[in-house]
Amino acid sequence: MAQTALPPRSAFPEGFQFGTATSAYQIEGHGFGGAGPTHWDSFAATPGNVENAENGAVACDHYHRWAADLDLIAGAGFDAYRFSTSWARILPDGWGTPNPDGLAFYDRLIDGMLERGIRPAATLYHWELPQALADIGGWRNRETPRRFADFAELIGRNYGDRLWSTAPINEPMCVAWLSHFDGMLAPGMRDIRATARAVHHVLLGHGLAIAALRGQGVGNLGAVVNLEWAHPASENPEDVQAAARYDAIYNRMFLGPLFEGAYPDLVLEGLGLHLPERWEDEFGTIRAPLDWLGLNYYTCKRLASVPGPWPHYAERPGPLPVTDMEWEIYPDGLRDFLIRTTQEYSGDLPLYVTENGLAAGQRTGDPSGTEDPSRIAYLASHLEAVQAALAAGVPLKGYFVWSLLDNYEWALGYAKRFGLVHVDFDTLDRTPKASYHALRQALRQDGT
Ligand code: IFM
Repeated sequence: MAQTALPPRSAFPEGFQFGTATSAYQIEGHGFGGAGPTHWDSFAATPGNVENAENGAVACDHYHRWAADLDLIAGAGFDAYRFSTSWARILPDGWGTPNPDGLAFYDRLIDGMLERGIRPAATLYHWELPQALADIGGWRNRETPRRFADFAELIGRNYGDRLWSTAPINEPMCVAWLSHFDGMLAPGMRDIRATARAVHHVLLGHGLAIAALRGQGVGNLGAVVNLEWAHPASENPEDVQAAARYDAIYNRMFLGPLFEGAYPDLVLEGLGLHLPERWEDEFGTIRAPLDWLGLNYYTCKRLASVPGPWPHYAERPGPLPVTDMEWEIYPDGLRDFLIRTTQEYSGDLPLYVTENGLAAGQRTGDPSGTEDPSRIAYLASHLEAVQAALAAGVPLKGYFVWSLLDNYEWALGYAKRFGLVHVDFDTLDRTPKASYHALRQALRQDGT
């Protein structure tokens, strides 16, 4: 594949933020530093849930190698680093007495970013629920959003004055739907009632956490949703309706409550019966004003109508080239989501692309794993989509690459490589890939 150049920083508006993103359980090494057990540990320990039954106990050992990892971020010329705080590392039981080593780890990490001129962009929850909360029903139990707000308050008190931006929950869709309806992520449930409760409680947890953070004087607060463009598998009206239903569930189920104080009708037709009591009264909390909105974008889906229970759709393969995740590469979806979200939900609110990237490397035959022309081409095409959205007037303020390092891709274990930096999972050595060097060349203005 021919090497594609990435657009230089000067091709974006003044002050546009470039960053890279990771999450705690995917890189830190959850077995280190006195972190408490999480539902991802139990999910991974259950046969059949995760490829090779791999877990995050060691991951990339970022817990010990954080300083070298921050050097890599600074070396590439990134402005910001989107990381997440592990709830169970800080509160091993989910509530109660904090783990001093956990608190100290994020002190070191945040100070390390500031020392290197990197803006700390925190996410409070990126999926590893403390086991003690999973034991009382996790996000199905409305106690969990209350405990989450307490955790948010603790984060605000300890780190709030040093954080550049903060978002409570990464990808509510994955936390609620893929985990309770599709069973793909911990806790691996397939239950419509559990799903409805998790959806609503995740939203409530978001709103309560925003209030708790504001109460601690923390500013620049946002929400991060993940979106997939939904194409009908054919022009058949039933497939068109299947795509609309997928769009409502996947893309609008959280944006609707956050910006309009309502679930889409196509969501209520399935989940309405199962929502917790008095759900309509809680949009005041859920709609807490935000300072920015983050969109995570990777791919599109093709939906066909199928018989059987709601939501009556199934995914079909599409014609576009796919990544190692079998996800079609569809940069137009990023442009169109940025425009649509601005027009239909967020108006003038600053937007960020908080995740974008691809899994590549399983198929190249490059033994070092560092030649990744498909990643450079993917980033180039999606940065072009970003530029098109900017030209259309979208108030887009930044773009974060997923991910800094090859890491734990949840139920797919360590086989899917999303990193700009290759990780050898035997030695844990890091080697920047060609995409890292291409980004460095595009971002650094000092000619080095
Ligand atoms: O690795 C995940 C991340 O945890 C959440 N967003 C999507 C990424 C790639 O699947």
